Amino acid sequence: MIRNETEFPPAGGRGLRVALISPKGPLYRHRGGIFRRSLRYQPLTLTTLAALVPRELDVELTLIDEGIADVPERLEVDLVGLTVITGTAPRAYELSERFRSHGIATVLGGPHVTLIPEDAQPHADAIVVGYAEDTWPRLLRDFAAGAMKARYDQSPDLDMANRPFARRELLPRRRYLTNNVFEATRGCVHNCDFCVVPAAWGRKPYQKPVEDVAEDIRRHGARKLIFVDLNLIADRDYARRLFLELIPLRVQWYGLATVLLADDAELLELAAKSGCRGLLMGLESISPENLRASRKGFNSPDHFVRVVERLHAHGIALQGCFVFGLDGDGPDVFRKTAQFAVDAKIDLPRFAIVTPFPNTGLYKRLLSEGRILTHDWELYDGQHVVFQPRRLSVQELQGGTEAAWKHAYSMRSIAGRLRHSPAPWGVRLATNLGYRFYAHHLSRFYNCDWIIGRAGQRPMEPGAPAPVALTVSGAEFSNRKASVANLP
Ligand code: B12
Ligand code: SF4
Repeated sequence: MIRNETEFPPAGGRGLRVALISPKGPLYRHRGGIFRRSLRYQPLTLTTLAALVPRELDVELTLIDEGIADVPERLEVDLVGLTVITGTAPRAYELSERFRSHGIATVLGGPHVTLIPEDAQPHADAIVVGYAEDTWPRLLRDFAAGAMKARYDQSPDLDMANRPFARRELLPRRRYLTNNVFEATRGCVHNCDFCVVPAAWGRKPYQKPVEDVAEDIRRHGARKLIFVDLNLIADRDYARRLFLELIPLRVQWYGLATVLLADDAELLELAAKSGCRGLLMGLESISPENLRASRKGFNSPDHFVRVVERLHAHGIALQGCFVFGLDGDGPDVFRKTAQFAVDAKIDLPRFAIVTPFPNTGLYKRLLSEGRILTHDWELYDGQHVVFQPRRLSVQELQGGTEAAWKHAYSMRSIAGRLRHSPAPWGVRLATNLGYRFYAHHLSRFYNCDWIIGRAGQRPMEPGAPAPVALTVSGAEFSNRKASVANLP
C-alpha cells in the first residue's frame, strides 16, 4: 500500500513527533540474545539521522535501538523512520506495517533499501535510497507540509563536508560498551563480488574533511574509539591526512582496512603513530582461485603471514575474517583455514558463511545459476546458508563453519596464538575466551523466537532444502574489557 502525498495532514501548530528505530536481529537484541546486557558499540545510523533533523521543524525525537530496548506496542508519534539491513528487513517491515495500521506514517532507509528499493517500497509510506544527508531533511520538510513523496534518492552531488556531528547523547550511553564511534569516509574504491558497498553505493568515495572528524572526536572527548568505515585506507592520500590529524589527539583507535596497508610502510607507520591498535581485515579465503573469482585478487594468502607480522611489529592486533562457501571450497576448507589462521597467529580469527546480499555481483550470478535457496532475508546474516554451494552440501557448509570456530578457539589454538598478540594481556585473554564461549554456544542462542509463529511462512524457493539452524556468527563481543578490540 502506498499512500498518496496528501494523506498525512501537516502537523499544524505543534512540532512533529518522530521516532527512529533500528530493528533487532537474532543475536543483537534486547531479550533472549547471547548476552544479558548489550555489549556492543553504539551504531551511528540513528544518531546521524537525528542530527540531520532541520531545527525549524521543532521535532520531538525518540530513538529506539531494538538491540538494547523494546519497541513499545504503541507510539504517540507522527512519523516512524526505520533503518534496514538485509537481516533485519522482515522485522523492519513487520514494525512498519504495525505502525501504519495505527495510522502512523513510516519511512524505510539504509543498506537493504538501497540495494533493493523495490523490496522495501510496498512496506512503507516512503523509502530513502542511498545516503540521506540531503534527502532525510527534505523528506521531513515535505512531511511537515503534508507532501511527503513515496521515494527519495540520494543526491548525485552529495558532499560530506560541514555535516552536523552525530547526536550520540540521544541513545543511553550505559547500554553500550562505548559510544566513542566515528566515521570519516563512506564507500570503497574496490569492487569485490560479494560486497554490499559497491553494489549499494557505487565506488565513489565520500569523505568528511579530516578536520571535521578530529573536531568530532575532540568535542566528544573520546580517547579509545572505533571507526566504522568499511575501508579506512580506500583513498591513500585521505588516509594519510586523517592519520596525521589524529596524531596530536593521542587517541587509540580500532577500524577496518585492507591487507594493502601492510605493504605500505609509510601509511602503516602513520596508522600506528596515530593510535591504531587493532584492525579488522577481510582475508576471506586461503585459496587464490576463490579470491580472484571474487575480484579480491589483491588479497594474496602467501602474504597473509607477512601482514600479521607487520601489523604486530607496529603494535596492531588483527581480527582476520574468512568466509566459507565460495565456489572453490571443498570439505577440507574448514580445517585448513582454521589451522592456517592459528599458524599465522591472527589475533582473532572470524568465520562466516558467504552471504549473497541482494543485487551484489555474487547474488546476481547465483540467481542466474538457480542456486539461491531462499529469499527469506532474515537468514541473510552471514550465519545461514541461503544458496546451494558448488562443492559442499548445505549441511557441510553449516557444520564446517562451526567446526572452524571451535578449532580456532580450542585451548590449544588459543595458547598457540596468545603470546604473539600485541594487545594487552587482559584483552588478549578476554577476547579469546569470549570468542571461545561464543563458538561453543551460538547454536543455543541463535533463534528468531519472535518469528517462530511465522516459521511456516518462510518464502523458500521451490524444491529448496530448509535452511539448517544456525552455527556461529561473526561475533561482536565477548566481554566488556575485550570488546574494544572487536570491530564491526
Ligand atoms: C553498526 C553495524 C552493525 C550493528 C547494527 C546494525 C543495524 N541494525 O543497523 C550490528 C553489530 C548489529 C551489525 C550486524 C551485522 N552487520 Co552490520 N554494520 C554496522 C556498520 C559497521 C556501521 C553502521 C553505521 O553506524 N553506519 C554509519 C551510518 C551513518 O551509515 P548508515 O547506517 O548507512 O546510514 C546512512 C544511510 O544508509 C541512510 N539510512 C540508514 N538507515 C536509514 C533509515 C532512514 C529512515 C533514513 C531516512 C535513512 C537511513 O542514512 C544514513 C546517513 O546517510 C555498517 C557499515 C557502515 N560503515 O555503515 C555495517 C553493515 C550495516 N552491516 C552489514 C552486515 C553484513 C552485518 C552482519 C551480517 C555482519 C555479521 N556477520 O555479523 C550482521 C547482520 C546481523 C543481522 N541480523 O542480520 C552490512 C549490511 C549488509 C546488508 N545487505 O544489509 C554493512 C553495510 C557492512 C558491510 N559489510 O557492507 N552491524
Ligand atoms: S575491499 Fe572491502 S569494503 Fe572494499 S569492496 Fe572489497 S570487501 Fe567491500
